[in-house]
Amino acid sequence: MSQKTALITGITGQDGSYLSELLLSKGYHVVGMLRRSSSENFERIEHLRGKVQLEYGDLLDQSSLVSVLQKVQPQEVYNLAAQSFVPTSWQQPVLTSEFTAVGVTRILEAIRQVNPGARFYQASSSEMFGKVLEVPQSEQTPFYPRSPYGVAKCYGHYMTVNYRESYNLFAVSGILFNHESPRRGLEFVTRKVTDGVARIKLGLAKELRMGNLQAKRDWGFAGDYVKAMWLMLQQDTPDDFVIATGETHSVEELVDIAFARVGLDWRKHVVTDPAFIRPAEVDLLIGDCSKAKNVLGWVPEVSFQGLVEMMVDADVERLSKRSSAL
Ligand code: NAP
Ligand code: G4F
Repeated sequence: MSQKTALITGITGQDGSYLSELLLSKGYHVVGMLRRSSSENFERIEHLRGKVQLEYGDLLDQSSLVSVLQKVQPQEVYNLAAQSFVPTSWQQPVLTSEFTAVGVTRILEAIRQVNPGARFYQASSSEMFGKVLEVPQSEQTPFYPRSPYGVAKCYGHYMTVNYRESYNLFAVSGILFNHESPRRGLEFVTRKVTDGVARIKLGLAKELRMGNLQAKRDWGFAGDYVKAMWLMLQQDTPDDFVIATGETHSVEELVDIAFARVGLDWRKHVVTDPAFIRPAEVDLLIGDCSKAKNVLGWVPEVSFQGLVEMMVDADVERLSKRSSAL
């Protein structure tokens, strides 16, 4: 069989880097779309240089999407690009909507015009469940988004379903719950905690300023979750799936495990700071991924404790190397 080509928007992000590795291991020709920046932002894909093709394009620019699709002619398109940090979506609601909501229509429209045979994956989010109407949340649970980001993701989700039903595109929406890794952005709570713990352990900081410690999330490992994205595009018929671990933990539990990993008591270092409290909170997320287990044969492999410890260890190692190089 001839080599398949996959186009990944958001290749410089956490999921883009893990998905690239997965697709390369399966023999794909991987093309990553990235936006122009005055300085390179290739940290997460540095090790993949020379193995992936990079093309400039921006979710804000329709013609750039059409050009990339015409040039690359992918069989699979993974739309991972987005403004993905929830607090920023209150500060920049219009820009978040342009990227995270309308950007989905731009790419779907480009696919419809240029290569309607391509299979399309949309990175939807458990943030769409927001103020949850059901516990646990499944594909049948109604949405109640609590942030401009969550609202934008609902738009992208429904646009994906609409293009599937209107134009018969193979377009699927993966409703992924929080997934983390040592490559997670430093502003997200898991990485903020593991980086903070490493700094305190190494004497580079004394305290960690946090927001709501009672919020609960269903956290998994990003390396597991990109496998589900790929599986969704290998099915006979396009469909939407919840991807989650089925466990929920509070931010306080996260903090406790992370500090304990380096032999510290979090109560001596964590300070609650109202600056990190959100205008509207998502209090509890826990996913029911039975459909993914039954249809895709997907199961998460990394436990919550294993994930937090992996991230703490990686941050301690990274910061130790940096300190010893000074
Ligand atoms: P991430 O690390 O924040 O990566 C986002 C990517 O989008 C980056 O490569 C970024 O490029 C790119 N991007 C942003 N605006 C763009 C634009 N206008 N044009 C082109 N590229 C643009 O996010 P992630 O954690 O990998 O998540 C991947 C996707 O899954 C996102 O859509 C996110 O909303 C969604 N999601 C994530 C989770 C999770 O827990 N991680 C859960 C559910 C859904 P730069 O490097 O140039 O900034
Ligand atoms: O790590 P977070 O910023 O992730 P959040 O808001 O759940 O969103 C992430 O997961 C979504 C999937 O559900 C993705 F769609 C989205 O792109 C992103 O990847 O915050 C998690 C929880 C929140 O309840 C927040 O209030 O942690 C709480 N929290 C407490 N203190 C904090 C902090 N969050 C951050 N970022 N920083 C804090 O100091």
